[in-house]
Amino acid sequence: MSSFDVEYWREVLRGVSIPFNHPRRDSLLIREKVVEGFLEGYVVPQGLIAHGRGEAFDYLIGETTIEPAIEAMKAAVALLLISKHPVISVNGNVAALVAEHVVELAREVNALLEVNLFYRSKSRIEKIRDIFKRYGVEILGTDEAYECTIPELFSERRRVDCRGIYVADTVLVAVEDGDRTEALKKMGKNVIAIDLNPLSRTALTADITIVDNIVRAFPKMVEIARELKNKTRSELETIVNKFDNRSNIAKVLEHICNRLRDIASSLMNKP
Ligand code: PTJ
Repeated sequence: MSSFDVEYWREVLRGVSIPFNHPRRDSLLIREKVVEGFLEGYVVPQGLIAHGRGEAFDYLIGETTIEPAIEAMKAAVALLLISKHPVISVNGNVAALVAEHVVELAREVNALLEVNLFYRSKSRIEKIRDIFKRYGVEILGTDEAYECTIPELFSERRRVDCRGIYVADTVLVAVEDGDRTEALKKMGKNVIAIDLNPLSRTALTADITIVDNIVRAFPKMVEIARELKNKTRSELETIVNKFDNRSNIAKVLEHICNRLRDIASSLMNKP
């Protein structure tokens, strides 16, 4: 079997440009970034599939940031700001789509960044490290000398940085499989998840679930962090304590149901 021909695919893609008036231009341009990450070798093929699943949920939500997501973002940013040792975990898809905004958010809330991969390889870790270096940040999770293990987790995600996720009080994960959130919860950590699927195990297990596309969520959280930074600790604690994740997810599901019901009735009423 011949090996995957990156140059062949680059050539194919170079020949196709997305028209400016294409109704789904924005979505297609986001896809290009994930595909580029794949051709560069740091997004895994499974990351392309995961992105497609995210797109499907985004379609149902209406490809917009809805009110429950804003509420969850405020609680998440408040929690990051009051945490002693917050860490933002990054993987291939996150690096491909929002590296710059992740760096901005980390700066605003004083969080560390750590690479943590399901399909872990040295070369992927180095490529992701280099992406963040371009934004002036040294990420954790790249040096085996500082490797600690998350108990009860059997995937490669169990390997974390002793200075980062291992000792973190709050961990933000995005575009993530379900096991790690459960394991991090068992370790007593606060988990914030960004996941377009409100029904995923990650979404249902996290303390704060932001059901939104990471391409909208991270820039919005940077804005929110700039506003909330001026609040007192007790004001931030009140925001966190008032937040109820299960009812927030229920509001997301209601939004999807109402939206689909409205679309169905408008289709039925059309001649
Ligand atoms: O880079 P690695 O090796 O760590 O691998 C990462 C993947 C994404 C392959 C791995 O974590 C995985 O398999 O994830 P899952 O189980 O497919 O879950 C990904 C979740 O993220 C799904 O619930 C998707 O709906 C959601 N998702 C996908 N794209 C986005 C998203 N959520 C927010 N924004 C997106 N752009």
